[in-house]
Order: sequence, then C-alpha cells, then structure tokens
Amino acid sequence: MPVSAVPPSRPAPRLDETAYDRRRLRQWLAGDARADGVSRRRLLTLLAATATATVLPAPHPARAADTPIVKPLPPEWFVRRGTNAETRWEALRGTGHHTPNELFFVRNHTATPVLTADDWRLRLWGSGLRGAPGEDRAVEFGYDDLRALPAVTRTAFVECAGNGRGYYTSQQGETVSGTSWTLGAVGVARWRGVPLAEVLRRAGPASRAVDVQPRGLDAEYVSGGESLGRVRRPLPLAKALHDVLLAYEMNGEPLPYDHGYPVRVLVPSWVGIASVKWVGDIEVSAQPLFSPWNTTFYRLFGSAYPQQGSAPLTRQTIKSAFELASGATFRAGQDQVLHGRSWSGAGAVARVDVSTDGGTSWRPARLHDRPRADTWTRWSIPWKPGAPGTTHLLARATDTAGRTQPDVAVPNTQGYLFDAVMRHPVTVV
Ligand SMILES: Nc1nc2c(c(=O)[nH]1)N[C@H]1C(S)=C(S)[C@@H](COP(=O)(O)O)O[C@H]1N2
Ligand SMILES: [Mo]
Repeated sequence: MPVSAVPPSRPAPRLDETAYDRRRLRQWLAGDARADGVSRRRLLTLLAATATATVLPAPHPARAADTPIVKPLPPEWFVRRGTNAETRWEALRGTGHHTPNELFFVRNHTATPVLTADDWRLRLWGSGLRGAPGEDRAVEFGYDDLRALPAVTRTAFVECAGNGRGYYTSQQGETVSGTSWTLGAVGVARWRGVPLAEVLRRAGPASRAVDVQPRGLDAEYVSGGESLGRVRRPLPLAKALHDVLLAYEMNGEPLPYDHGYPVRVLVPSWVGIASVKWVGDIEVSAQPLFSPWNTTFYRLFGSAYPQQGSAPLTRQTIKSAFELASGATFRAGQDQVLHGRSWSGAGAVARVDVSTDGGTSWRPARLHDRPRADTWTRWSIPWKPGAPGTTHLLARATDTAGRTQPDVAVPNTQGYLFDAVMRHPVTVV
C-alpha cells in the first residue's frame, strides 16, 4: 500500500512505539490516559523505567469436547499446546508460499467463538471520534458494509511473539515463562479485507485521536485467578492508518473460525497479539490507552533490559526453519535437497546461509522467492550426508534491514522474540 488517510495537520507517523510509550505513560500520570484493567502500581513501575530507558539491543463444525479449537488437529500436522496448536514444520514441505488454512497454527487465549456474519457488528467508539462533546461517538459497520468497501489483498505472516520460546530453554538453558513453542507458531496467508484507515476515515477520527484499541469477542482471559477482560491491545494511530487491515478472507476463503471469523485485525510484521481475532469493537481514543497486553505482557523483562521492562513489542524478529522434523533421518551418501524458510519483521530476507556440519562451514542457500517484506523467503540447499551419526543443520538469515540471526538470543523472562540460529538435530544412518 501504504494507505494514507492522515488528516493534513497530523505530525509525521511514528511507527516506533518507544518514544510514544514514554509520552503515553507521562500522560497517564497527569490523568490524561485510561488504563482499565492495569494496576496503578504496574504503570508506576513502567513509568519509573522510562526515566532510565536506554537503547535496547537490536534485537460449524462440532468442536471436540477436549479442545478450544474448531478445526481438526491431526497429530501429523500439529502439536497441541494447551489452548493452542503449533504447526509442524515437516508438514509445510511441499506446500506453497502461503500456509494452507488447515495447517495454520492457532493461538487462543481462551477458545474459538463460533460467530455468524449476519449478527456481527463492528463498533467504533471513543473520545477520538469527531462529534460534539457529550454526544455518543460511535459508528457501526455490519459484515456486508465492510465487504462493500474498497478491498485490498496482502501477503503477510502472523507470528506469535513467543515463537521459538522453547529454544531459550533447550539451546540456551534459560528458564522462561509461557508456551514452549518450537518454531511452528508462524504462518503466511493472503489476507483480503478493508484497510483499517478506510474504516477509521468513515468513522471520522478527531485530530486529537492517538490510540486505536481493537477488542476480541472471545471470552474474558483469566490469569492467576483474575479476569483481565477481553483480549485488546492499543495500536498507535499512525500504525493503524499505515498498513493495518480488517481482514475477512484468508487465502481466498472466508476466515476460518479459529482465525477470527468473521473479521480479524491484521497488523503486518508485528507480533501476533496485535492481530486481534473476532474483532467486535475498536476504541478510538484521544487519550493514550493501556491494557494488560501492552504492559504486563509483550514487553521484554530481564537482566539485559531496563529494570522495569522494554517498550511494548512491535515488529517481529528474524528467524529460519527447516521443513523437517526434529531428529529426521537421512541415508549416508545419498543426495538430498534440504528446504526451509526465513522471515523477519524488519524487512525482506535476502540471504540465507546454511551449515550441514554443526556450524563449522557455511554455504549460501538458493532462494525460491523474490524477497519481500512481511513474508518469508523459501530456500533450498543440496546436501550429501557423510558418515553415519548425529549432526546439526543450521540456517542463518540476513534481512534487507541488515539484521542477521545471532548464535545466541538475548534472553527475557517471558521468552519473547527468539532470534538465534536454531540447531536442528538430524541423524545419518
Ligand atoms: N481475540 C483474540 N485475538 C487474538 C488472540 C486471542 O486469543 N484472542 N491471540 C493473539 C495471538 S497471541 C496470536 S499469536 C495470534 C494468532 O493468530 P492465529 O490463531 O490466527 O494463528 O492471534 C492474536 N489475536
Ligand atoms: Mo501470540
């Protein structure tokens, strides 16, 4: 795209949330921001951190009774992890650039709600919409209203901020909290929908609007015995106007139930939590907003970070994966072609280097896609396995922003944004 519906008087878009977050916290202290469901103490600690903030390291179906997910989860495609399902990388072998809907990972805080498009409404409301003071500022759109608006299609990954978290433990010996994903909490789809900018423009944003907060229609999320309310997370208005979609199609089909039917938010290149599924309302606010999903969760905590945590996570990091099962076996002396994919939230992946000898020697992989931002680049490399035994395959991506995967990821307590080269164990027989 990018879509531009920015009122003429608006300052340049701010896509990096760090500086804005600091301002948002100060506004909260001055009584100018709302933070429903976030404790005063939590915000005060975040605020304290901004004083010393430093530059961060670069960094209809019937549902089976036992699953909060509607679609079938055959064990050869998925690893079930609590309320979630992780795609097996070996199942992606032979699929095209886009992850088939049936194979796409599912991350649910609670359970997939089975909604109908006819009853669905999207309500935009809040102090950031134009209207006389005291007037109820709200605008509603039905499913058909959205479908009648100019549509756009874009290819983008959705990737959980915790994708690869398990390797903080298995490769680096760190203790981290959260779902122990390997690398299968990512998928790429062709999303079709309406630019959020278009819907906001029709709703009439006030020039003082700063935050846009979509909220899901799934059940309230309970953590540690306390309800945090429904999944919601503010986006700075500049990002909301830039490249965000209200998506109703995934790979040419209506969104599957598990992926947000009838409509989800799609925020290209950002951590998955920004792409709110089953969106029911969007608060447009003239005051900065906080939710548990941009305070307690989705910031980096740990010894490498400011004592009270980083700015809210935005862009995904850089990763590579082989389309292979962990521990796959190969015949010695037999020619092979290894396949994989690499992606980054900071730009296109334009170079991938592969080692088939545990990291001693490296060769550039052949790329199978024209490198593009917001999606992965598929690649392959020939390999003739030598003597029987176990070894590791490694792949290291470099993106057009100049990021390269490190050998070791800087740890954080919640295990977000793993970016190190993964050591993929294989056996030669
Ligand atoms: N309403 C709602 N939206 C949500 C979530 C959720 O639980 N509820 N999970 C988020 C997280 S953490 C991720 S990683 C992505 C996962 O999208 P997917 O299930 O379509 O793969 O959805 C995001 N949007
Ligand atoms: Mo996520």
